[in-house]
Amino acid sequence: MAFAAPQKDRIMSIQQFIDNEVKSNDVVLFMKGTPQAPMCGFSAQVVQILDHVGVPYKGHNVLASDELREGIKAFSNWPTIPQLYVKGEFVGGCDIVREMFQAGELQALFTNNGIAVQQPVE
Ligand SMILES: N[C@@H](CCC(=O)N[C@@H](CS)C(=O)NCC(=O)O)C(=O)O
Repeated sequence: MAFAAPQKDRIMSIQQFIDNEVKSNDVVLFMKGTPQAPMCGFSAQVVQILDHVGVPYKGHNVLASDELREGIKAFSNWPTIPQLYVKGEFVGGCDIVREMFQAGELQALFTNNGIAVQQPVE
């Protein structure tokens, strides 16, 4: 019991950090590695799609923090990385992002939220 309170406080703080990040940045990608150097094929695919669409985004490397790696899974109630957030809303992981991109829905999600893309759907 002696350690229960500090651990709870730490969990709260990472949840608050994530909440603040996704609310204060239009597009956030929780990934393995960085946008410049992805460390996993799934994260690399999402980076490739976002770069192709041409939308600015903030990347968070979960490999740099186990607390963030587990915290984002709890925050989204989603078991894997990568995870994409747009305007504070969880969009999905690699499969969902890829399918939305192929259907033109990802680009529409950005433009409908007032986020400029360099590569709109024709
Ligand atoms: N089907 C998933 C693929 C992503 C995936 O399976 N990620 C795994 C391996 S990189 C993962 O995050 N496992 C939990 C972990 O590494 O903490 C998606 O659409 O995003």
